Amino acid sequence: MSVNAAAAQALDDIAKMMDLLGEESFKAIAHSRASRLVGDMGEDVSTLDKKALMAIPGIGAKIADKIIEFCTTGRMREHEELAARVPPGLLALMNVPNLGPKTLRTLWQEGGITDAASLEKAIADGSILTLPRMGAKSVEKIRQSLEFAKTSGERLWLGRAWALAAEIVDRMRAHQGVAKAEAAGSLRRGKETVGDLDVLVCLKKGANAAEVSEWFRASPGVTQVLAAGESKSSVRVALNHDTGRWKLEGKEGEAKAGPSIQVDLRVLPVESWGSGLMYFTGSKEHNIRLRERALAQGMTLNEWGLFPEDDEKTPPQSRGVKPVASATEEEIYATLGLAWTPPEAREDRGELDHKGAWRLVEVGDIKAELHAHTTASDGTMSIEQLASAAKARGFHTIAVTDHSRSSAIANGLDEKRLAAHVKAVHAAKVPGITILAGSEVDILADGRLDYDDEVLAGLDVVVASPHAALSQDSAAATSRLIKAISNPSVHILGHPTGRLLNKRKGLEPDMKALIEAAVAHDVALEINAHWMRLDLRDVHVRLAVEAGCKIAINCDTHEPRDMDNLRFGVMTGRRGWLTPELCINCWEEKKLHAWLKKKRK
Ligand code: DGT
Ligand code: CA
Ligand code: CA
Ligand code: ZN
Repeated sequence: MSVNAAAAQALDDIAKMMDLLGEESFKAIAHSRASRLVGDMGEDVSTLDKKALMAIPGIGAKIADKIIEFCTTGRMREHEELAARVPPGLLALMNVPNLGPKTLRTLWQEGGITDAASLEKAIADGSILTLPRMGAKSVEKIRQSLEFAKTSGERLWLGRAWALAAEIVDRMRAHQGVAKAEAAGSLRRGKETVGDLDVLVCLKKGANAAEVSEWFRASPGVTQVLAAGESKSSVRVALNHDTGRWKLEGKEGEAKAGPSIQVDLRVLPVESWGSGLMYFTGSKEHNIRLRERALAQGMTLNEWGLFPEDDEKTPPQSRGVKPVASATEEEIYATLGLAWTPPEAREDRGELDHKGAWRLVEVGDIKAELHAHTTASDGTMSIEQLASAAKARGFHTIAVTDHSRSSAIANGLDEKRLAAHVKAVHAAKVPGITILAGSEVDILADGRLDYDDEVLAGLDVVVASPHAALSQDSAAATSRLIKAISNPSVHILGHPTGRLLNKRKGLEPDMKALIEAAVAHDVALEINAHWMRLDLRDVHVRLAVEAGCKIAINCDTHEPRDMDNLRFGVMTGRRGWLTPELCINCWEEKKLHAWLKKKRK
């Protein structure tokens, strides 16, 4: 399905080149919207005709033509025309953090800078300082960003970023001048990887912004201060290389998590808490939509608040204009005629058209873990320890699903060991929780399962997952996974693509076909909550939810701390607009067990 990715890339390039050329911003915005829509599509975009493309909100006739041109010829004429005008090295510089199109345009048109090498040279010989708006401070920032881009191309896993964000937020809340502090940005939206952390702090009345900013810059682990303003700061914080259970798997490229991540701080007065949080949470695209909506209603929205629109050039907050709303997100959304939108849904994927209040799945709704390993295969806990840990989370059910025989490195069970293990699981008792005996059975490369049908039919829960042959082509992957779904004993398709974020792409099945099969066979698709997996991914969850497909959120528990990953699985579900009704882990005990047993008649 890489035609989707290629078409999305071409559209995104067009948007960026338009920005670099200083063309009207609505054109660039439209192309970057279309790029995201195509990149997130569940089906092969080349199977859609012009009518089907134009039926997608956000894709108009002109862009539909460009997509069709790309699918039929492998080219986009407009892309080539723009590429003839914009140096390729300049386009590449758009990926460097803190380098926006305006700055790059100046560097290019006034200073003849066309790529990273000429930019470095202009910095080294000082000639950059003769260009407009290029002071020593801003040049030093550019130099550091370039340096960073060279050593680290990768975004950080949500799970790794989460722990650091929690530490920093705790530290900020401990300062006596701080009324409220929260991590915003892509982290708050639960995006699977984050580019940098964004922390918002609001001050108590009379507190000193400079002092609070200084406290932030003195956080433990800070290796570099990139910006040190009174109310805006940026630092770089060192990270360790803990990549969980995948530490030793280097085959498909070592994970480059570090050595550091940028953290941005913004300090605002407490009256602007709601508007500041909204601005800083983003996404940028969601913010653009909100501002469009505000303008249509005669208001303007920024991080200081929602203000009545007037013709003045100076921003309203500096003129003492009183905002219509600013203190809470709820009142700002309400003033715009909208329900409070969960951060995970703020991606400009139609959320402003959502009718009524949102009720997405929450961590507190989860009452069962249906994919967990013990010492019988590659887990660290006994059956009782696992069940007690699940009980402590308030779960009513835990399923023991150790690996099947083909997963030799994970000490998978052959049929004889499995039979003994099932007995042990059924004999184990922890008061207040039901322990189910199951298996995480391998889906072999051709779609057959790793145990005979009679063996599978004797298990309480069957999670079927792909572990090997993860680079097979899309068509083979689709029929392989559909074959597994069609097995009457299978309840859950575990980590459907087998991807590892920043490490391997995994399978790329036709998601629409997969979801259709799952609905037809009443199989739940798993969101594996480990932050290295988050598989299904958000946009595919959304497709599944729209099709009424059941979803499981499982921690794939191997050791006690894995259960803390639940929040990442839940956030991924929320990014796909998952409700508790469709998530089998949220069901009450009777309903869940009845559904599991239905496949055993
Ligand atoms: P990331 O860091 O790449 O994972 O993604 P974000 O969404 O955290 O992006 P970031 O850190 O550049 O900015 C944080 C938020 O600040 C962003 O989600 C929305 C807001 N923001 C930043 N730049 C702009 C902008 O140019 N326009 C608008 N409307 N909002 C912006
Ligand atoms: Ca960010
Ligand atoms: Ca940022
Ligand atoms: Zn697995």
